[in-house]
Amino acid sequence: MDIESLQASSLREIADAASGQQLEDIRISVLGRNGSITALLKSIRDLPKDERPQAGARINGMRTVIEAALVERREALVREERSSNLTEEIDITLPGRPHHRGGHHPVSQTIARIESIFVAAGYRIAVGPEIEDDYHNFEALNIPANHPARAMHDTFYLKDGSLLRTHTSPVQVRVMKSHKPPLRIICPGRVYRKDLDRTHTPMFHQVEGLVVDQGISFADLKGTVLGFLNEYFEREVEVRFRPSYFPFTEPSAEVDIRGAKGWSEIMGCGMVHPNVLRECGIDTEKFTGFAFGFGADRMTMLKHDIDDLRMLFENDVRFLQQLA
Ligand code: 2NM
Repeated sequence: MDIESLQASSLREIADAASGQQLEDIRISVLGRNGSITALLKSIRDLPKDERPQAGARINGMRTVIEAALVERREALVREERSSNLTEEIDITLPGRPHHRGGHHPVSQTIARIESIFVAAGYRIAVGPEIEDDYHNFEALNIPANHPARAMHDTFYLKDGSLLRTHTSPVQVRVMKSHKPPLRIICPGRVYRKDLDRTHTPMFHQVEGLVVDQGISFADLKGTVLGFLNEYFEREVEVRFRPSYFPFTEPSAEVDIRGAKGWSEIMGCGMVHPNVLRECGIDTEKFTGFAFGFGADRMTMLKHDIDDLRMLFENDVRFLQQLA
């Protein structure tokens, strides 16, 4: 067969090839070791000497043309296959599917607001482990073994004797032990008590505050608590301090706030017991301190007039959306 007709028929076959396999078969039969181009090159030997270079050049030129045609047809086949897979018709003028915007949980918002109020007043935020030991959760806080206050706490114990902290006070113990006064800190975090009823969940969120400095008095405590509550509730709140008892403070008080439905208990507080300060290495001749603590979940309920604690734990998106 002459070069021109071989090239023409090869190009036609390539154009008609319907699959990658057919193209490969064509490539082998034309360009392969036993292919027609190889045969043509071998036949150059039979030509007169002066015609050989020209014949070689034409055959090589044909090889180049066929190789290019193979590449082009292969790419075209890939494109055809891709577009034939796009059977779905997309109407790009349709409106998009709506996205729901996420938000922070109401209790997280409460904690963030409380933190910013205290940070603005010069406090630092401190955090610590939720799995604690008896020493930091009780012993160092003037709650020795068999102290009746331990029963109040309904502690979850782990097999190895460690426990889930019942309050964030152990964080304050750790800070007093590792830092010298003056100290101004708040400690937000999860705490755990074996408690479950209409107003209690086994895990809740606490925020505790601690100030230790020279000349700190109960008047500083009252002013701090009142100032904080005014900021948090965004109004001039009416409060009352009732005498109370905590092992780690003396004197101790509970704070009530007056709302639409009368007085509600909102936090506990007191002057840090000298036993606690001493245990944490603070000189009680030089320093005094106050501390306070409250539930962030309860704070959230009071702020938004939520009367069922379960609303904060069921994660019903319709409810959460209202406060997002
Ligand atoms: C409360 C009420 C009263 C308190 C005491 C301390 C510490 F570590 F300084 F001793 N931290 N938090 C405290 C005092 C917490 O929560 C109802």
